Amino acid sequence: MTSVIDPKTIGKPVRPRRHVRTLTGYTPETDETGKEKWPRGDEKVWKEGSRSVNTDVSSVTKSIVNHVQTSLARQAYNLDNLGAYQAAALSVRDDLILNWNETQMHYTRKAPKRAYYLSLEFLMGRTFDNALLNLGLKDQYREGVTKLGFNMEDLLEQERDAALGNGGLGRLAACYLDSSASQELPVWGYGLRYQYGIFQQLISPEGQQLEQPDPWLAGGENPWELPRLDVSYEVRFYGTAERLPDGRALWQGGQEVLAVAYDVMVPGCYTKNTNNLRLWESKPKRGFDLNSFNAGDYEHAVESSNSAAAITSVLYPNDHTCAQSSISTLGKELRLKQQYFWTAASLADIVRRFKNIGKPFSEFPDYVAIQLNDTHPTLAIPELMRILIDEEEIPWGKAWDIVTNTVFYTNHTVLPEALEKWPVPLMEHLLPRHMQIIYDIVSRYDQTSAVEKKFPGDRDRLARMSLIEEGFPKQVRMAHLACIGNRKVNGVAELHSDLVRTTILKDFVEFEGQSKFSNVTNGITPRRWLDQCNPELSALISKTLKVDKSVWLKDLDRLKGLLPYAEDAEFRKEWAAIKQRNKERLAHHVETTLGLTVNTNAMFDVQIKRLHEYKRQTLNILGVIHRYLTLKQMSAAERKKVNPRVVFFAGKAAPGYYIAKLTIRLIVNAARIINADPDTRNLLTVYFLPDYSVSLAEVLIPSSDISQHISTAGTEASGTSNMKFCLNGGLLVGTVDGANIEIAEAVGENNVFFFGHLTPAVEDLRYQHMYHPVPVEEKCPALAKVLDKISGGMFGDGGVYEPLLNTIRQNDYYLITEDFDSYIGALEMVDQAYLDKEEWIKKSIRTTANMGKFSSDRAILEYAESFWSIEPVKVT
Ligand code: NBG
Repeated sequence: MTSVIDPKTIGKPVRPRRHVRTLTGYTPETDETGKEKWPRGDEKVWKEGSRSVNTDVSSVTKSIVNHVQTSLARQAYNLDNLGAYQAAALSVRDDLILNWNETQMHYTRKAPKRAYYLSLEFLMGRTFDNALLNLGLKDQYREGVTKLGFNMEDLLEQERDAALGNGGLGRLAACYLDSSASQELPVWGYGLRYQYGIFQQLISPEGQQLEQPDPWLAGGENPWELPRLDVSYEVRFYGTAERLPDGRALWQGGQEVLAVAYDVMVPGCYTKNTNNLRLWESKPKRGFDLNSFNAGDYEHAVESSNSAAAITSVLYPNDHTCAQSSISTLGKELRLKQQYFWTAASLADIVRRFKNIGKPFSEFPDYVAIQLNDTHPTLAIPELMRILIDEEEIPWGKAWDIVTNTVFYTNHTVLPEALEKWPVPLMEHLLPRHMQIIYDIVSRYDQTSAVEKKFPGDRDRLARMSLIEEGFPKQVRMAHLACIGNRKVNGVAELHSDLVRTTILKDFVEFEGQSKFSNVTNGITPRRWLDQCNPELSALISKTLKVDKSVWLKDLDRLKGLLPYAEDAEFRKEWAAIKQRNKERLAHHVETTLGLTVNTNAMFDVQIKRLHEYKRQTLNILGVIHRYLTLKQMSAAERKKVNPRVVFFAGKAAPGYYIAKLTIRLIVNAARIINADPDTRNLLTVYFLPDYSVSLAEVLIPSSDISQHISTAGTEASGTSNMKFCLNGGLLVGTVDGANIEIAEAVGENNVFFFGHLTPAVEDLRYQHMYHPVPVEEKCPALAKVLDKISGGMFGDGGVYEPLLNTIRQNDYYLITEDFDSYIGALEMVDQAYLDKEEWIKKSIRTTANMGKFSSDRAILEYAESFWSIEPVKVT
């Protein structure tokens, strides 16, 4: 689609201002005395007509019935659970909108500095229960729903997860939104409204992962969002960029699409503050390509409108693989289009909001902080440069100052394959103006000037640091662009931030100095990950601390008050009984969804996360098989002494990740054989729970006795499920990696089970594997035996697993052969410790009590204070 250029705008690019009305944008006018003027009509009539949040049961039920009658056009006679959920959700939504509207108005009036969290993924999960908790209306709704003849649990089950993310990175973004609102910080999220979230995972009879689309919006209206069809921006792709003599450029032609806003209300916990998550959807600019339409070429007309809509249709399911390695050329282009579409729309919106304040652009960094969640939104850097230079006519140097004082970058991985790079030819084709700006940055910063001066003649360093990687084709290194175009870079746990400083960004640290590089250890929201997923434990904590949960859920260090109760036998009994009931809840879930019976008298051992070689689910299943072989060799008397164990796995593999999918297959088939063995099944069973999701995690986490976080040292940036398990009193089995280290520091090393080689050893071991390999049989006979059994067909055709087993026998990049023995040793220590039940419960209590640091409230306040310089703005 080629745009028509208005000759008046040539040489003076202007962004059409489509955003005309606003519920949130305009503040009241004042009269001469400074008194606010009522904008229209009779103020009294308006005020009488306005409602506030429904807080008593009868107004709640009235509102629900009202939605049944009107929004759903149904009656008590024909209302099922789904309908009742919808009506109740719409009623809660009304309340959220009231608070949300007031919050936005309040922020606009106060015009504080705001922070914007740009994340390509927000893994929100379900909203209903969270909204009720945060509004403080759980009891009222429970009672109201019961009075209307329904059961709250059944209604909660009706909601579909909003699964617009792959894993930890997306869930972290969701936790940070919850904490921002709860801490009354003026923070907005910006993301994409994918039509299809992360795929649904099915498991075939052979144990193969199958993927199905997740049409999460198909069920009709999504009550948790507000379509803002009037908030839309035009986004351009392709075309040509012609440099003008004054430093600006004219970017024209190509394809233009519309970004339309959908707002998701993000309520804070026990506060009126309700923040916004703005998700963009792509739409064709004119519905159809009118030229083709008029010429009767309907196919072409429809095609171009489809291509616009395709931009936000699907979330890329790759986790820790940069787009290059795993998707087709067309797929790559679409992914880059997604990234630009989203950053361009978000920045246009941010700039518009800033301009409404009426300040000069030199003050932009005093009003705006932009946090890049990993490198996906890095195009925000050249895009903001483009807006400032081409549209606002700000000179290059000043524009660069503004950008580098506004933007912040969080790195979430040091795995080389996950670092994003985009081919220069693709960038030039899709975003010609941005490529010019990137070249300008290269010439001003990277190559010819500053670095050269500081390290004269150090060509290797120059090549390493360059924004452009040489090769065919050349590639833009997004992490380098993100690193130099911002004010602060951080990693997500102490060890990870050290690794960022000493490996992937080492040269930049030497060049720019240490102070730009820091750490913010991740956190999780205790609202969802304790109160909602484990209501009984939450109630016990409130009762014991004699503090209402509205207090301790926002001040998690108060959990320390539980420490003395570890010595109280009565308390321990209650604690253990809750764990037991959570196990039964999980067993019930497995029974109703998979038809399988779970032994709830066993120890529950859980590993749930994306399938990846570095996370080493393989180590876990090989350990399970080792245990099985050991049990088989025992006499009946020996078996009597064994601690029974149930092992749960859940997680999705990227659809193109062959080895990860083979691991799932091995788990499923090993489970099939082991669970059917009458000799051992009282002592060991294994379950792979399909279609891992936030909601499934909420059932699994509270039930665990131990959970496994066993990545090769130095590979897991932080991990956040480790925090969730420990907060719920599950003990951690793990490597000395990511946030495991800080968890151990907080809860005490005697309350975690560490094993494996440490990070500094890893590189050398890999070198040895490469150049001085030692056969598995020699290095680790116990493991060799397990591998042989698999090859020999114990779990079905051994040939199927050869490619997986060969990753261990040859090269063994993730060091399974190195860590296997100490892993088995750690699990033996777990068994030993579990024998002493009272001591175990004490460990569990102490673990929960010491997890205060890992609240996402602490993390978001660190970002707010140390990076963004924003302050709470309480809505009264
Ligand atoms: C992931 C890390 C995790 C970390 C989350 C959130 C990416 C690229 N990184 O260890 O692997 O907990 O980010 O920071 O998804």
